[in-house]
Amino acid sequence: MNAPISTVREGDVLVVTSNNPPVNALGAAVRQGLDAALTEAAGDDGIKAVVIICEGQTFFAGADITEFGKPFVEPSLPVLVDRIEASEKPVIAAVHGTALGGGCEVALACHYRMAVPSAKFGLPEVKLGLLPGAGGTQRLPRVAGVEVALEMATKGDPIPAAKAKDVGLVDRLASEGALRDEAIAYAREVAGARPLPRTSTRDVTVDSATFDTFRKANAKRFRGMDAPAEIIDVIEATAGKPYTEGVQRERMSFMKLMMGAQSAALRHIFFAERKAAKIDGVPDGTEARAIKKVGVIGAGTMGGGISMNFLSAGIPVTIVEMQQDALDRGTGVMRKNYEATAAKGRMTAEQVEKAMGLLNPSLSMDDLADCDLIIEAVYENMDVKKEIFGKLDRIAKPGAILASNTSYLNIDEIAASTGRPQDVLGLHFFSPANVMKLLEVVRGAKTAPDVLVTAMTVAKKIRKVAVVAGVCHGFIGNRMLMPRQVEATNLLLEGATPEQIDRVHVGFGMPMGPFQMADLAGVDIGWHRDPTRIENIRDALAAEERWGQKKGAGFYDYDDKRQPSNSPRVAAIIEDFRQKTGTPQHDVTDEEIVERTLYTMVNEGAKILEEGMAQRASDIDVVWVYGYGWPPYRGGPMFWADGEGLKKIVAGLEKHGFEVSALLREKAEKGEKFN
Ligand code: 3H9
Repeated sequence: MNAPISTVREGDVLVVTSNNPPVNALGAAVRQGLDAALTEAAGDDGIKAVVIICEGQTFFAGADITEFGKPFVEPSLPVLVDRIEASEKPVIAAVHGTALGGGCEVALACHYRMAVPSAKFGLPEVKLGLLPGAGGTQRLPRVAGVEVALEMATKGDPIPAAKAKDVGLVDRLASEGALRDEAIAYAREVAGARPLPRTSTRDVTVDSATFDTFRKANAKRFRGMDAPAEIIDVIEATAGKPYTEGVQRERMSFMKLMMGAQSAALRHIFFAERKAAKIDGVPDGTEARAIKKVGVIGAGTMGGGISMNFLSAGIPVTIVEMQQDALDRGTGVMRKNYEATAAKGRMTAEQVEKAMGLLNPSLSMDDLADCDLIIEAVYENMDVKKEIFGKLDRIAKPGAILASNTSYLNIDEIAASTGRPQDVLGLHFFSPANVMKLLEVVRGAKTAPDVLVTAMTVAKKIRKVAVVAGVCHGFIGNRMLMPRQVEATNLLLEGATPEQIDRVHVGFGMPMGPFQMADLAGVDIGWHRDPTRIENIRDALAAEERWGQKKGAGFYDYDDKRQPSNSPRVAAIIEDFRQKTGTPQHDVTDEEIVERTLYTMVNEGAKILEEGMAQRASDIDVVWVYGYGWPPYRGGPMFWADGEGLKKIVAGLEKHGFEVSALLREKAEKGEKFN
């Protein structure tokens, strides 16, 4: 293998180039190469300045995450960045792509930083449950101030080059496409500058109130997470102290987080997300079909949200409804959503117009004839869907991909209503479809490999995390939700309250509990609409129009500001059902709630794996983290189960009389894990 770092003399400037695809991660060979280049520059009197630049899609995107937890190879990144800064000759970082994590820390250690306008800078370590461990907590506050450092290091979102220049992180912008030449010219310009600007020697101005204000403002966002709290503590404790003292503290905290369970879970999710894009049984080199135009059937909440994904990615959409007023309402909502995003400053008015300009509203399915991908997003009714797919079969051009956004229904049955089942699959978006990251790609028995590859490619284009699921009721996510809902309701009958169950789930790290979720989504969803037919607690609530937040009453009562309180009426309804069903009651403990609502999900996940409905356990974790708010720092249900111990999960399930998945039992007996 070629060495990833090469050097070349351009007159009196040494250009150090990294070529370590795909993202120029700072693995051992890269660090060693950079170290050798510094030695070369120091030892050659003819060299007056050094440029560090990367080939390929990006500047260093961070430390090499695959090295974490493995035996350590010299030089470490913290040592290397200090060596860069200590160079007696000016070092210029020439940045394109994404300078992330360790990559941003390398740039911070250089004496001068130049970037093209499309470049981005960020400290995403927090998303891996870590903190910037190569001087980032020390150099960024010195360069950009404590506020910017807190924001970037605790939230992990990158900032564009222009903003980086405003805050002092970039010294000069380069022209797109001319970075290397302009960086060399810059290096010549500063070759004689002394003293060299060394970030670590700069002072940090601190206002002690900043930290508590920041903690309070972000308390909800950081709930349950170790890394953001540690980052704030480190910056607070070291601001105003000498750099050498600061990095010692940084190192200690980095190691502490690295050994912790949360970082292990978050690193698992990082790789799980990327693994999910790989499809079993698809021949290598299978090419995606070109998707230049998309059709969406149904302009309701789902159809509108789905369309927005494509419009935002610059792909034209024809959206079809049956009636003009429904079509107008749907497109109106889309425009309103875009305008709300613009009002928050996350889009320009121009971008809103550009996206809406790509939308072609229509009342005729015939207008879908030129679409490469058509997604049906009408209500859940098999007969209706079959009729639509039958029509599509006559209208769509050959090779067009026909997708259903169904959340439960059998894709093979839908596909059978066409003469081209190889072109049919499920694309299950999650509401709100323009926001939620997850996309379940449902693989029918006859779905062609290139159709699957196209779905994964398109998903990446519209910035979704896609997971392949097999055809079964509810696919991966909703199928696992079912035992949870059933048990949550059974627990109500046996003596628990909605607030106790919700409290346990929120305490676990979910954004909300099952009953809070029911009230938000609508208690009447999926209800048979017959108020005289009351077979369960949900029917009873729905019959009284306790449909959730939208009605001011559901499993909870709501005031004008939608603040919930416990409902005596709901307590009475539950009591009534207890008596009617003669359900014996007992003291339900929080532990029992975990066993019956979360262990049962793991059990269902194991059955899904057993039946081959998910390709791998980590795919199930991705579904739950990106589609249902499972706390990422717990790594998804299957990863969490591994940590709990599968023997304990089996014992918990057996204690409550559940039928244990054969795969789960086998793994528990052999002492194996899912991941
Ligand atoms: C850090 O820096 C700690 C320091 O502060 C202190 C150290 C002491 N390492 O995402 P993609 C792989 S922590 C190893 O699909 P994109 C990835 O697995 C690090 N591998 O591409 C995938 O492999 P495969 C802080 C990495 O174009 C392939 O590259 N940095 C790393 O959509 C393509 O990835 C981060 O957290 C890595 N650091 O997006 C940045 N990064 O093809 C993490 C990627 O086998 N990375 N790979 O599946 C990213 O956010 C995105 O990859 C990036 C490109 C935006 C760069």
